[in-house]
Amino acid sequence: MLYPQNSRSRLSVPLDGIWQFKLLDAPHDAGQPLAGGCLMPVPSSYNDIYEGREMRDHVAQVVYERTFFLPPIGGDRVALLRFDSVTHHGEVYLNGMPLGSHKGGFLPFEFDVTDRVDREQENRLTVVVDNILDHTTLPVGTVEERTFPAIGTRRVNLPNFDFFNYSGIHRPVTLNLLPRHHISDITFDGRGDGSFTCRVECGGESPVEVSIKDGDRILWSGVGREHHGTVDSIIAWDVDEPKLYDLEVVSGEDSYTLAVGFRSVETKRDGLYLNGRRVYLKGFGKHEDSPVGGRRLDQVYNVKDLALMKWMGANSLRTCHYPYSEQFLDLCDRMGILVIGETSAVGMHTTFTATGMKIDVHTPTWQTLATASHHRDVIRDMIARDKNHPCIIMWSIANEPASEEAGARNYFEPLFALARELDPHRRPVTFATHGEASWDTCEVAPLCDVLMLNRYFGWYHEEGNIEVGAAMLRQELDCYHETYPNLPIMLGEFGADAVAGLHDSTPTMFSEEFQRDLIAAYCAVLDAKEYIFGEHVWNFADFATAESVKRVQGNKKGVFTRERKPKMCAWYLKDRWGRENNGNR
Ligand code: GCB
Repeated sequence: MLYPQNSRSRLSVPLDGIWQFKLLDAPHDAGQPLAGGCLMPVPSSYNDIYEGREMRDHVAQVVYERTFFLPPIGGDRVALLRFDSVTHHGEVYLNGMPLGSHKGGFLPFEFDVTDRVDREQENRLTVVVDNILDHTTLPVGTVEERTFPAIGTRRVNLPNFDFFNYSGIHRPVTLNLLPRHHISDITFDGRGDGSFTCRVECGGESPVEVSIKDGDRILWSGVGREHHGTVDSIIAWDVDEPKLYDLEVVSGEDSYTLAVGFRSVETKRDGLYLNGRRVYLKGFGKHEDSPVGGRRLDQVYNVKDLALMKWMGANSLRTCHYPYSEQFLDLCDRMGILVIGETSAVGMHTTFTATGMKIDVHTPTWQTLATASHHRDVIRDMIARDKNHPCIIMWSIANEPASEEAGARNYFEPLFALARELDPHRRPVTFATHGEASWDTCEVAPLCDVLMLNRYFGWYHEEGNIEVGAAMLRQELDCYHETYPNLPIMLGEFGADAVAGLHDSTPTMFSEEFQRDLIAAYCAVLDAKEYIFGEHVWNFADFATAESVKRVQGNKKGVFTRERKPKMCAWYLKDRWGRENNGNR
């Protein structure tokens, strides 16, 4: 699905702004204009906008509504209504009539409203959003009936993951007017040597003209829907010089320009290669998370975060634990940051919860979850959306599933195959393993192109003991390497909570010194291992989570605070990553 753009043939009308909003405790009748409620900014999470638990902790449906006029432009056009993300389930109505629904909170969907939109009168757009997560959704949650003394039975929804279940219309909504016969998709795969393949999907019979341009200079052009070619003397896209070219496609009345890069990604026994050069990943696991707006698209935070990463000498990140906005990936393309694109498959275990919340019923994960078909949809839609981004170097198809439980391999094997089949560049496919899945128990590791381990020795295991934690890490890595000598390994997560401003001369847990020392001890272990190809610290910044005794107003493993102020370990990492030759061992 191509991102909307304005061009000489296309008009993209933003429907962002202030919408009418209401929490629902009964099914909504979209036949009537929404009465009552309050004003809500779009895009935004609704949770932190008004005070009180009713809004912050609301579990179930809410409704958003606004009106719009169809812009008076002529021609034979289709009107597509696009939602970049509605978290987690959206049901859309136009003038009281249902348009359809979408499951999954982090990927776009659209409806053709050409024959539904009123051309003369104001149109009423209604979106019913549901944030319930259960054993069929990604992320996974648990819905339970619980009885509380003197209160009675309540339905509770426990997130099975360690980030706040921010909800609402999180990314832009647009009305897009395109020529009836339009370019509907482009698949471009440019390699570091200048060779490329390009496929265009387009309505109508008009010839499809494709050109690759650098500014005004045409470097290559051809006519047709399928192309294989080579552009001489290109500059390969890289972290230090993220060179982009314009791929211009013209067909009949329509035209679309896509920013593309040429770069090759491959893995070998000793690591990850970008354009034939070994690259060591230095960076972070992140979240889309900022004060007030929650998980909304926030380009101020996005640019700031990438600028901070560049300032530190980081070169990469993982989109934990869901596909990030397209605008964010565009920034990574333009600023030269390597991205591991992750699906929203997080919380895939039924025997424990990420924040230590109680689960009453323990059943084997792979006999309990019913996520497989949705997981396939998420992989398909994520790769369809993100395949053209040069910044994406790898796919992570899940975070910390119960890969040590019987049935994990059967569940994941078709999903790995699907990701490989769909990606035109055949980027490496992996997933993040948790500490319970070790070299001798993990059923999914053999399916991976590279291994990505999340480890918290010295924090969740052997709490407070950095020396033992580092020793445990060393052993775990060596055992994994002996078991899988052909698969390079990276640490996908490691770190410790530090409450900014908490200090100690003998570093103890939660102090800034402890966080720095634990990270430094892990780095020393990594430096001694040739087969390690990357280190992603958890987390870039402090972020909101569900409440639990383990969380002091959120997860404090950020190297930066939630307001993006550096903690002590930021200076350690800046020094480490900024050093000449570090990271290109
Ligand atoms: C993990 C999870 C991440 C958590 C982190 C933590 O393993 O992947 O979502 O936030 O640990 O801090 O506990």
